[in-house]
Amino acid sequence: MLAKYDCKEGDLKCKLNLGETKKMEHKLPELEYEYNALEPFIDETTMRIHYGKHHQAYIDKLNKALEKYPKLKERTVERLIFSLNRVPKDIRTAVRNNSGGHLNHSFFWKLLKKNIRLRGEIKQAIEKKFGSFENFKKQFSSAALGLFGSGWAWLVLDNDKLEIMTTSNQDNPLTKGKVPILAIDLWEHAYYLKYQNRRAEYIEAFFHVINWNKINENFKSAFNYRL
Ligand code: MN3
Repeated sequence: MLAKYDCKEGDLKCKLNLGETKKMEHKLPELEYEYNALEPFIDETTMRIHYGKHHQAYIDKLNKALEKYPKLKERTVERLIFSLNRVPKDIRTAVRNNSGGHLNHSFFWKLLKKNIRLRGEIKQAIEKKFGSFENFKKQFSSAALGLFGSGWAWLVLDNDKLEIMTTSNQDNPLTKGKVPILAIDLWEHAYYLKYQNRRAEYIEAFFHVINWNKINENFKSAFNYRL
């Protein structure tokens, strides 16, 4: 969630905000499961490298870019990418890519868990919007398969309506005013070790590790998300 205000140093409200918007280095969030928890669909080696190396690299590069502008360290990654035009030009591309990389991966890890059944409000909403779960899966998979190059496919809430979309590189739907609910990482680093060029197989496998409980939570809280 976005901070509701811009923090000033020493501001009591900010101190109460658990340090999220205080001047600090961005850090790798804890992975809430074992590296092998998603086997055989997403393999342990991919998880180790993807989380420990790729995600960490986005964070390192983001921190490095912000070194020159310590004031920007007060901002959450959401705020950085949402107000990119207020980031100095010389670091704007680095901030766009690496804030996005950090935000997208932090979001992605929490979406993954095996053996979680689709149910609740999100089930009803998907069936209402797409006719059936199978139809949603077909459309989502086809969008993911069709994305050229590196990027992400998303299920988002756009003005209270569900929508499937893709973004290139590390762009996030928030920059278009849409709230992410579900996402699949389509960079080759997310699947190449196990699936090589077989993106379709990776997408099929991804459907076995969607934590629908988390997606349902994301769906419900998306209605209250204010940019
Ligand atoms: Mn990735």
